[in-house]
Amino acid sequence: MKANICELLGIEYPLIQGGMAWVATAELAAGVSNGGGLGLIAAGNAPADYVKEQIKKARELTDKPFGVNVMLLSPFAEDVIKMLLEEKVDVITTGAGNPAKYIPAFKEIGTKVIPVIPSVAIALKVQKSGADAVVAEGCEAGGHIGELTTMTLIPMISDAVEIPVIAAGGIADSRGVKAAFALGAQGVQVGTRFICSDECTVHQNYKDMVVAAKDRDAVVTGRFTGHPVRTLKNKATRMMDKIEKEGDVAAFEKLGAGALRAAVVDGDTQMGSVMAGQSAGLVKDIKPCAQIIQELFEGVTY
Ligand code: TUI
Repeated sequence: MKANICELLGIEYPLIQGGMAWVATAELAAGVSNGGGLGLIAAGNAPADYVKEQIKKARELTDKPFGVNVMLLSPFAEDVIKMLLEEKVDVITTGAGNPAKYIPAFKEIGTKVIPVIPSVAIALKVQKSGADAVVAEGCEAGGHIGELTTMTLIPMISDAVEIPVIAAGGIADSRGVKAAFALGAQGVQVGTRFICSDECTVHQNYKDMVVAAKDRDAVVTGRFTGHPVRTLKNKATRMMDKIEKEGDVAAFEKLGAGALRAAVVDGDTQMGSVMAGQSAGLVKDIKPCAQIIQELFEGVTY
């Protein structure tokens, strides 16, 4: 028997929010935590001071546990980790790398560490390093993705590790939650669905584009750079496809610089990077986090 996610994290529903850079602010984290899941603040590429302010704000908005997602490719990742050790947050999740070297220090202060991982090999590595659970993220997810689908990744990782497995990628309604449990997961991570919540502070244009998205609108660019990213199709992704054919990495990176901020803050949904998962095609409305969570778990036994 694997450990129970709700007991491990002190939450009501076995759900954690995706750590979406720029999107996952204190307001969204508090909204999800107040709704009974585990909300997360995304550190993304932000400096430690910004993340510290967000933690302070989230502590004012909720008295429930919440966490911070650390993007390990960030130039500020080391600073952010140092700050998190001082702030003693309840939980950290990590993305885009292996957090093994930081795990002992977090264990010492009781912070739970849950790496987001895309393969069995990395799941085994982080388990050995003392991770409390893993988020196994299929390539249906938004943002930076691995190769395997949620349908295949979850049962393979469930068989391979002793720690609890949280399924991510493509889950946006109660059918997805039920499927995740059927595949062997102990919990779910949901990102895209929460973009379209009342508490999410992204520009209205971003929310509207997710609501309008159809089945094939969440596309992958940048496979040739080794860092494929899933976003909603727009003018920028069409330009990126052209640049990819020409193999011009420098031009590709120039187009991507600052593009997530442009979409989230300025509402530039044509030249910005509108990161979202394939489940955008399932998202039809904008509502409070608590209601989204209740609907995700309607008729689910876990
Ligand atoms: O990290 C994510 N999603 C992200 S990060 C991000 S910001 C970014 N943008 C462009 C390029 C790179 C980052 C936007 N979305 N999801 C979790 C995730 N982690 N997916 C894949 C991985 C991963 C990859 C390699 C985890 C561990 C890993 O380990 C390699 C190693 O060091 O063994």
